[in-house]
Amino acid sequence: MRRLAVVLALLGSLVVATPVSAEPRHEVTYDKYSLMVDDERVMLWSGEFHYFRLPSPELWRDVLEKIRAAGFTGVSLYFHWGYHSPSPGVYDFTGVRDVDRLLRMADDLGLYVVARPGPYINAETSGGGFPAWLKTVPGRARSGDPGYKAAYTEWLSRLNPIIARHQVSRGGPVIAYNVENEYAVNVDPAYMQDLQDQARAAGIDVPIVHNNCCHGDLANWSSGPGAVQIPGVDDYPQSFECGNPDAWGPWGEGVTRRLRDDAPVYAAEYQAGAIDLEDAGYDKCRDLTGPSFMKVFYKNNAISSGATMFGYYMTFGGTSWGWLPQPNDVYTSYDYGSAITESRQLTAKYDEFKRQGYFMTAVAPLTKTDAAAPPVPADPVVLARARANPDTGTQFVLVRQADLAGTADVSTTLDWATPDGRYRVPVRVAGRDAKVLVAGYDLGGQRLAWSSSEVLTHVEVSGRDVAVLYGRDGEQGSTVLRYDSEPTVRVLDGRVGSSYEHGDLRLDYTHTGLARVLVTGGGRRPLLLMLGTDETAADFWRQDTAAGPVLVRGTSLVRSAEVTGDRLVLRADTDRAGEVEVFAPVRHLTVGGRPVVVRRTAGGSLVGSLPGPEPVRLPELTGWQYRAEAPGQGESGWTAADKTTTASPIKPKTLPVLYADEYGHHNGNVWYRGRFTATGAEKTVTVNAITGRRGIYLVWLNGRYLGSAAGGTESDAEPVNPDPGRGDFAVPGGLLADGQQATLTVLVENMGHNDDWTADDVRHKQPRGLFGVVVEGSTAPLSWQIRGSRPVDGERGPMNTGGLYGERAGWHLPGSGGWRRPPGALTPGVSWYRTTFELDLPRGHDVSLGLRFEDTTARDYRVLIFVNGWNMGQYLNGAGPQREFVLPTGVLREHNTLTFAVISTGAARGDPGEVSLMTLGNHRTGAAPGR
Ligand code: IPT
Repeated sequence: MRRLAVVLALLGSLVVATPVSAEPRHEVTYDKYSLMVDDERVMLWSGEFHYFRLPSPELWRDVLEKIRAAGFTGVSLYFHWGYHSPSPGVYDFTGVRDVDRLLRMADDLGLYVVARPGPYINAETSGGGFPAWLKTVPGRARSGDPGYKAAYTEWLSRLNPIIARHQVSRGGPVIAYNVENEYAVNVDPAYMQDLQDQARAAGIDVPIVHNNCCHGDLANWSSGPGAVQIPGVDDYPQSFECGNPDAWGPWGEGVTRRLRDDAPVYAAEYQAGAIDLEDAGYDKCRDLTGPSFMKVFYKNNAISSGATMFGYYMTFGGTSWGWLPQPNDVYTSYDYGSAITESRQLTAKYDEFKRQGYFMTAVAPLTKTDAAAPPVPADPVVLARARANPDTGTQFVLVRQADLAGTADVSTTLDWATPDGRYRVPVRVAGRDAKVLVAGYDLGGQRLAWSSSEVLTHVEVSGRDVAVLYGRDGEQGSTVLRYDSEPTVRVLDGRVGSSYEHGDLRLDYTHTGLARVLVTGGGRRPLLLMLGTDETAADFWRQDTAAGPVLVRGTSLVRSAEVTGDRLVLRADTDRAGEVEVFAPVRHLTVGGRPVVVRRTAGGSLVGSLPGPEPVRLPELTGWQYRAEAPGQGESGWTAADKTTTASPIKPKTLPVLYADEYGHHNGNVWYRGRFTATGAEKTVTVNAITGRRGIYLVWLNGRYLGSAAGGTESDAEPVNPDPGRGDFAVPGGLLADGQQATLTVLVENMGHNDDWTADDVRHKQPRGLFGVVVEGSTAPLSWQIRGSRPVDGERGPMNTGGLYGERAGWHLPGSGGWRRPPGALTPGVSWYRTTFELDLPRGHDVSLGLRFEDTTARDYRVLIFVNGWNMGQYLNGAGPQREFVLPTGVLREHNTLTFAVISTGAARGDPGEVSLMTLGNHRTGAAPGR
């Protein structure tokens, strides 16, 4: 297969797909310009989505529909090994882990998929996607070591067949297969090759890609052993310092490099948000990576690099629910400041994606361009770069400020040799703005000579072209269209000047609101040209139907459109009452199953109005009940912790090895109990525990609370910290008596596992749990037992629960008994609280809810939030920025049980602070997502 591929590559265009089944199938090929499906070029404009961060398959469809509606042609999907595998040999692909269903959905919605199965994915998730049991496997992870190879072979042997049957070549959506992830340091080419060989052996025949992390000399897999067909590049020019949202490209210009001459340029991960490294809150991350950044960096990248494959990371970030977070970089929310918020709301960034995505995918000549000589701006403050399609001659000119961070508002002219002649084109470039202008473009049945406005999109409706151009509110714009003879120009709306000379129809206007011009005659079919602003352009939705693409203006989201006879049937949402206008070959309109009264406009569209949503009423959370979890409560489930060796390169301070993973406990809290014979002379108990950032542990001696300490964190510093997470606890006088048995009880939180970005095991195999215990003043041996999670929850999966007694006993599940009135005070240790509530939400609405914690006191407690048994995150009172938690529909039902496991490190008056439900979004939604 590989040899054949190499031979064909020499022929210029590489055939990689062999049809294998009876399904409708297509051939995926590529050349230096783009991917092609059945010889048709593809603009792979994709957004990253993590199914594992949304434990509600019905909502996968919601998010994928939103991604599709913004003009994306694809999604980039990581697959999370640890999410599917609680222990070696055990894999689950059902329910919220049903990736076959996910791929079917993508296919239904007409989205291509870049499948990214790792085995390592990074992604700020526990272990970078590795199952924690891998920490106990000898052999360096991300290398060809046999232990690791056996482990990942197991994962790929389960996942590859699923991906394979959903390839484009078999009639499915998967158009590319991403091996490894930013595999840049400590690399092993044989391993990289084996991943590809395994994929090929499993029937993966689409192009294999990789995402290179960094500019510079690190491995990028463009040549040599282990090379992939399409090497891509990850770019995060804005960094992750959300505390400074005015930053502008601290990590460079972010232009995706060409890594191979025979493959398209691939922006594998392009920054579309940020992790919140500074605890600034994700709204700041959204500002850092907002529309201005998107305009300048995305357009600059597209035109400078000529990339035709893009993966915007993240488009919807979601929730690191349960024990999914990798604790050193993130907390529960993985909102990421994305275009679609964690609560699935569309933001100003979504609008910008729509403006750019509609353009990138509507103007086909963009899929094949070479760098071209740019027109020269009269004012050097403005910089122009150009590309041209070698077949059509269509030109794409980027205009931005020469100083990328420049803030001047500059008006100048371009001396532009377009395919239709030489023109002086007026342009205006505000600070931190950029435009892609088009010249020499066959826009439907029209000839666009050039425009200083940007193209949003265009469709053909009943034999006429309908096009939308836009520019910043208040900016001047000009558009020149070519005609055989003078056409008739009717300005239907707004102020637009027109003149005709030598075949050029020139329109001049100021962008404001939405102007409409109807052009007829002139030897071409009619054109309805709409000239909008950033805002009014974003009101448009484009949807494909069997009768061709249609445009809709208004609503908060158009999910799908169908033309049946002379009726357009929309599935659309509204977040307020307002107008809806459709540009489609129909006379009637149905939205959300209801006919809408419409009138026809002078421009030929239909206009009607739609109701907004009904108000949402939420119940108060009252009637709390309580259960206490005593330290080390319960006699069953303990096992001896007596190992003396570990596969981890990090060896313990004292023996036995007390690492939780060594005993099969990979998530959440772990109880330990150490017994020894006392002398009465014990002075201090010194404990070392490793938890990951923000983790804690609590210590009791003979049932007496000694205190708590912060657990150790990441271990990639050299030398590795020999004394991590240390706490020294004084033994109270008189507590221990000579010859009597003493019991040390310790609760250690595991906040999640480190990633393995460095591929060196030191970071990834850093243990969790107790690292060393010394009782000063005693020489008696300690005999240890451990009790942790039981991965028995088939529905919610292995990462939902840890080893609290209440979790093992099912207190977090609806319907458990034994609850009583709360005592009115928090005691150190674990307390459980529970209440129930009913939701009576308006029918036919998509309401997104969250849970908000009000406590502002410095009381030191943390809360594991269980909603109907699902662990929806951890609230840290007085630490970390997150106090609102998104609760997805699906996890939320009509009747709900809300349960808190509260871990308090000190005595405090009162229950945990006030908690309430909140509405994060309310849309009347056209129709149930269906299927
Ligand atoms: C790159 C990873 O590939 C991705 O998984 C995720 O971690 C992302 O960035 C950050 O959110 S890591 C790169 C920035 C060095």
